[in-house]
Amino acid sequence: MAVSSFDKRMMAAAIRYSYRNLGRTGTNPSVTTLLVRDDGEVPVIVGRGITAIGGRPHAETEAILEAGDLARGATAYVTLEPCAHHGSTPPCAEALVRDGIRRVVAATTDPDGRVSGQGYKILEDGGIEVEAGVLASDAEYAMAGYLTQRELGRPHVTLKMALSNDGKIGSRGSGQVAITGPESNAVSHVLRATSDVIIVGIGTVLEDDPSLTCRLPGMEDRTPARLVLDRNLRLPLQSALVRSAHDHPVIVATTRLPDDGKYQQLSEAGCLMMACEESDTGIALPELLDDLAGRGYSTVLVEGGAAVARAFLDAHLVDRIRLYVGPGEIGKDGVEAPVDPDNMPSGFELTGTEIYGADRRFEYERSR
Ligand code: AOF
Ligand code: ZN
Repeated sequence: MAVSSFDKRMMAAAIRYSYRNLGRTGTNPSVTTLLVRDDGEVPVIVGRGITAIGGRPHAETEAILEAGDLARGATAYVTLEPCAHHGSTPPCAEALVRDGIRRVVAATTDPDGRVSGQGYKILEDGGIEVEAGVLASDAEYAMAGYLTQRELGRPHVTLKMALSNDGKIGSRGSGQVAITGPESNAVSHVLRATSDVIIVGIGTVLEDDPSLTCRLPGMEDRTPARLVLDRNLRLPLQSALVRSAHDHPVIVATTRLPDDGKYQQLSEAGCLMMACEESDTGIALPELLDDLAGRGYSTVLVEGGAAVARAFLDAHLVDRIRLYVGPGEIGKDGVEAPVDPDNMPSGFELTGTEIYGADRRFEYERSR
């Protein structure tokens, strides 16, 4: 049976649903399974599963649990190839066979060496019809953290910046300046909620005293870890970040050693201290990302300021760029943005534009 427009609609719904646990499944991707029965009248979703918070159980078994006996004969829409390995849970591909799923429509193949292709093989050997690659690029977009981690061995990095209409990211010495409106700000908070860790430079912290929390009503608990690049430990103990270190993790990336008095004070205030290597321009970023990968972080959001953005770009460590351009101008006292829509570094392609209130958003992806 060929892939129908209904199959694509169901897959699009599955991918949308997978965003619900993005940033909450550790090193596991947030995957969705929808089980759909068509007994001749109208198709009905009889089971929905999403990778559980923390990464287990997997999506397939959650969906089967919800569907119960109705799983038999259903079509499973899965955003990732069902697993084939005995890990913390038995193979999902075997569960789909055992519970009588008739057909599996999948988006992306799992690059995990224990699965890749083996999941599909178990399904086919078990008599299930398999359609792979349906809306694959949409699922890959959602799962970019997991895929980058598997393919490049480092977290996926998104650079987010708000620019005035004259290409400035702030005004020197005047703290936080409102550049974008409430709609863009809400969308930026969703980005925070779905990331594992936010990175800012110490300059931004000293200038703006940001809290970097997710402040969407009902989603406050989805604040990611907040990391400050702070070679010389200038982070004030009274900063909003340090004061909230017991509520949401604050990581201080530094080249200073534990015998430093400030190191001890920050640690006692609840910050997680991260020993870093030094490069010519500051903290060595490839090693920092390696370390974050080792701690199970798959998605990094770089929020500022200009020097940090430039350092990530120069090191070719940015995968996705989101620029929000507000309608106002800052003028000659403004801090020049390292990139703007008319001046993008090579190797990035525009993948989408959106309008949020009076602002425009541009999104770019590193060409593969
Ligand atoms: C699925 N469904 O919902 C997810 C999958 O440590 P484990 O045993 O949980 O295995 C982790 C691997 O499982 C991960 O690398 C990826 O290959 C797969 N994730 N597979 O069938 C799911 N999240
Ligand atoms: Zn599985």
